[in-house]
Amino acid sequence: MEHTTEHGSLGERAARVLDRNWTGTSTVPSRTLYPHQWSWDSAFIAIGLRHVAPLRAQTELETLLAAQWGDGRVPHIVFNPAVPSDAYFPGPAFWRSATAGRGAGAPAGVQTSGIVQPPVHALAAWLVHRADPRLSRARGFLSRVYPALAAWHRYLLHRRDLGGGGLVSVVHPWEQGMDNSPCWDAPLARVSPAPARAFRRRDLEHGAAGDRPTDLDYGRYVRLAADYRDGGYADGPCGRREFAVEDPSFNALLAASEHALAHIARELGAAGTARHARAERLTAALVERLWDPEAEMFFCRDLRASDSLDPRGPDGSRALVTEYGVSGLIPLILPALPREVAAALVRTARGPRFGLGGGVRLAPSYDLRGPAFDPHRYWRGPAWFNTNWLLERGLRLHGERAQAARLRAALLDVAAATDFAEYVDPYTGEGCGARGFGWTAALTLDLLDPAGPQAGAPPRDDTEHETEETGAGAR
Ligand code: 2M8
Repeated sequence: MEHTTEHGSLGERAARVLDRNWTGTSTVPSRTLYPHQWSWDSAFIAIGLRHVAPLRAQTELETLLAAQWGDGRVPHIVFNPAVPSDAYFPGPAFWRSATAGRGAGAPAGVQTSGIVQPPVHALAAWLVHRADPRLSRARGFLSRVYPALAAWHRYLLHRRDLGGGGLVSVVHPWEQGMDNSPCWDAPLARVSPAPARAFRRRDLEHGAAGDRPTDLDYGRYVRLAADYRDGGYADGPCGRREFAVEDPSFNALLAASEHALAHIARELGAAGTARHARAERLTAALVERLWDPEAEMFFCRDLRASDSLDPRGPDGSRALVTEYGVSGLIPLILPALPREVAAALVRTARGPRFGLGGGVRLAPSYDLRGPAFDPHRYWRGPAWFNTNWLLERGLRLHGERAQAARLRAALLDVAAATDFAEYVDPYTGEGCGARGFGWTAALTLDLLDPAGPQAGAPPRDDTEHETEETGAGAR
């Protein structure tokens, strides 16, 4: 499809979205629905910004990391004090980071949430560095962000391994980023919702109620977040938590970011070997704990369901939530994934549940055949650009070039046709949610990058490219 219109080329249009969403120190996902800085949005946004404004890409990550807590966590939202405090719920008055989070080392000078989001940041920092190494070295970008990124990973690996099996747990669906996924239905069902009168949703003022989470689910999100806050955001043992889930995508992104941290360490003159080894251990733990060879899929592990107090019993295998969310395909980004696992995942991605072999424009967020599938409701079926961008990388990494090229072309077409929608109907590509959405525009720029391997032509030197970007050489 021809992407140039009277509004300019697709790249120019995408860059304009990022200009409009830029606040001076970071980029909002959406001026209406999400008027603050979100953690994993910023990582994806930096990955796109590096092609048009490398300094802004560096600043984006530095601003986020400046709000890091003393215990190492990187908060999922950094609130902009210039935005009215009730513009988004739950806002700063709900999280009360500076007081409730004091024990965990929340910064005094900036208000944040107290939960986290997927650790895409080290991967983003490495890609941002590589886009303009001269600027990066002149500003000491990597030496500034490296200690913060290392502390962030340390927090996750040491404080959030609630299951004791070497994987990180999320304690709230918002932490994993695919908020309303049917994968959370069972683990959320045991959470008693906060009463509807206790809070006022702001998301329904900008998004269609039929697309957004239900009031009941929202009440549960609020309850979980309020309980965490009231416990001082302390990360105690799993037994005290109502919600603790090991998620494939979150852990795969951590492993990919560990590979990136290894490259950063090497660039700074240190050895990266231990970090590559840790990334490989994470990959092995993912396969051991979350891979189901019969289903050919990674599933979430609900730690509370393996609790003997749970009516579903103590059998650990039953703790796997056998819902096919797109999260279970994301480990495809990992270079050290066993070959047979990668091949099986590609089959699942191309099969009837995700339709990449034919039938959909983009991979849905949830099983096309699943009982809870809804092409428009938040993370219960629609296609998102960040997950599809990750799949495109994963397919390319594992040699599925033609499939990756088709997905790339579809992503560009759909982004162009929907004015960079937040998410789309996977079958028709119809745009939903916010328009002018940050990561949609940013990842469009990344896919368009004429110097990158996505441009259609074979990569300059694939082995070296993959080794540098993702650590594929470690296999
Ligand atoms: C959505 O999440 C927020 C809560 O963090 C919300 O629903 O209000 C998700 O799509 C999440 O992945 C994303 O980071 C955030 C901002 O784009 O919006």
